[in-house]
Amino acid sequence: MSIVLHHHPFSRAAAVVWMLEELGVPYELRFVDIMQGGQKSAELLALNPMGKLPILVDGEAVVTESAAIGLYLADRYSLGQLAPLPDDPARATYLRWSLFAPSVIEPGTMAKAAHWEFKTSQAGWGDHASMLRAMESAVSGRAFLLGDRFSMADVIFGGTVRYLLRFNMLEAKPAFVAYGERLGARPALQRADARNLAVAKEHGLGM
Ligand SMILES: N[C@@H](CCC(=O)N[C@@H](CS)C(=O)NCC(=O)O)C(=O)O
Repeated sequence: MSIVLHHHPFSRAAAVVWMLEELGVPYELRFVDIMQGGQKSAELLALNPMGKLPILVDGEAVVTESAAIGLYLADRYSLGQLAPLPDDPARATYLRWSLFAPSVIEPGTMAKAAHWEFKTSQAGWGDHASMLRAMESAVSGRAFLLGDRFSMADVIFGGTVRYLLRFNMLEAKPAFVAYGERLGARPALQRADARNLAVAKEHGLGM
């Protein structure tokens, strides 16, 4: 088995398990005790100098940053299916929302929660109301970001939406709730949830 995911079930690595389950490729989970600082070990710092999870190792390839891991995996193992081909116009929408999650939604949500002061014209994530409008436009009137077609962008963007809804960090607008429920019905997400739960139980972690 060549794919190794350095993982903790209470980290963004949990969403990478969903990515891997969608692809149906074999993989191994290596538990990292983030509460004890395992992510700062010399071995893992050599893989990710940020000292953070997730870290995916696929043979000679090392990928960090959840969105990059999703894009890498889909290109590598599902090009033309979970990742639109480079000459498919759907690739534009696919990349757009995949990158919107870490570059706009994550900092935008943090900025609001922590009451950061900043000029919206200078911050790449802009203002919160515009962010919400953009997110709503992405998921309204269609099943998935690319229409009827599910893609890795839904794991990246949709995983963020589901996480924020779960922790009341995103207004539960009907479009977000319905989208989150459509994603929750996916067998791969249910398998991933079960696997993450099993790891949590194995390590005595409450979920
Ligand atoms: N931008 C990174 C964020 C990674 C991140 O913040 N990981 C957290 C867990 S979700 C972590 O490892 N925290 C432990 C630490 O910073 O020491 C990504 O999307 O993968």
